[in-house]
This record gives sequence, structure tokens and C-alpha cells, in this order.
Amino acid sequence: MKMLAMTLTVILYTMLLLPGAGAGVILFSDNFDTENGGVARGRYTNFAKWDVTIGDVDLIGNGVADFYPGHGLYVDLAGSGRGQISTKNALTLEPGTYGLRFLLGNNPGGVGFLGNGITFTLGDWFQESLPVPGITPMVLISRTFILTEQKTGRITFRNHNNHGSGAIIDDVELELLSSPIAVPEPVATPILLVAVVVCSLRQRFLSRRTLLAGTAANAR
Ligand SMILES: [Ca+2]
Repeated sequence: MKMLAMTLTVILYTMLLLPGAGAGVILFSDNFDTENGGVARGRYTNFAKWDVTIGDVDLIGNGVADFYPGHGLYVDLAGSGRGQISTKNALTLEPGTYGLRFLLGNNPGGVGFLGNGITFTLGDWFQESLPVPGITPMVLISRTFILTEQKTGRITFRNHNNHGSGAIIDDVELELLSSPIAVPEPVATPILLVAVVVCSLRQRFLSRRTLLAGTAANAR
């Protein structure tokens, strides 16, 4: 009886806590490599997946202002001045754990040492700012966040500095890492009832056994 109760409890907790189907799904990605036919262009606005929402930005790389060879095209977040890009489509995200990743570099300008700062946001629930050194390798920025309710919003990158040589971003990805499994009420309720009944029967069985043992001892 005890073993049965323990087994039911383990099954119930496993169903409630295991990541659900849909985990590990890439919801958004962009490496910018096919923009403008693969050719760099200053003050570029015709992104497939992004709108330029403040100022202007440059599409560089592939041999033009190619600070990070081998990464194809990427975005310099300052064109003639500071710029900002936001995804064209708002993303609707269900409760779950998400990963936001991108590569971050910098255009140090003609003088070779201009630094920058960026702010990246996701909807109105995630925001972070980072300094970007003048000369830096391309580094992976990876953040994880948890949503407990449905949210809708855009991914946005904004350059802080206004000197025309901006921070660089590439390989933007948003991934659903895990989602809580939804146990439908018609399924969950019987499981809970069975667990309660089993525990109750077990308690009655133990009480009766104790009573019988006491009676036998008195009879002796
Ligand atoms: Ca790229």
C-alpha cells in the first residue's frame, strides 16, 4: 500500500514538473547574411525581419568595414548617428523558460577606439544595457528569462552613443527552452482523488493493524 501511494505521488509530481512538448524550439533567428543580396550598405533600411525605429544603422561585413571576418553581414547600430532596430513582428510567448542570444561586437571608428553602449529589450518585461569596449572580440551574449503568463512584444537593440560608429550585432536567436506541461483538469483531478483515497485507506489500514495488535496483547 505504501509503495502504491509513493508510486502515485511520484507519477503526479513527474507529470506536473517535466518540461512539456515544444521545448528547444527556435522562435526567431537572423544572421543578416542574405540582406541586400549579401552586399554591405550604409544606412540600410530594407531588413527582412527588422524595422529601423530610431535614427539609422549600417549593414556591414563581407569585406566592407569587416571587423569580424567570417561572420558574413552584420549590423552596425549607428549609421550617421545612434540607431535602433526592432523586429517587424511582435512575438507572442506562452508561459515558459526562454533564451535570448546574440553576438556583440563594436565598430571602433576611424580613430580605432570609440566605445559604445547598447540596450536590448524584449517587450516590456526584459531590458538590459551593456557597455561595449572600443576594440573587442565578437562575444556571445546569452540571457534566460521565465514567463509565468502570456506576453507579446518585439526584440529591440538600441545604440547609446551618437558618434556614427556603433556597436555590432549578429546571429540573434530567441529559443523556447522549456514550457510547463499543462495537465488538463479532467486528467489531473482523478489523479489527485486517487492519491487522496490511497492515503486515506493506508491510514485506516495502519490504524486497524495497531488496534488489533493492542487487542492481542491485552488478551495475552
Ligand atoms: Ca552574419
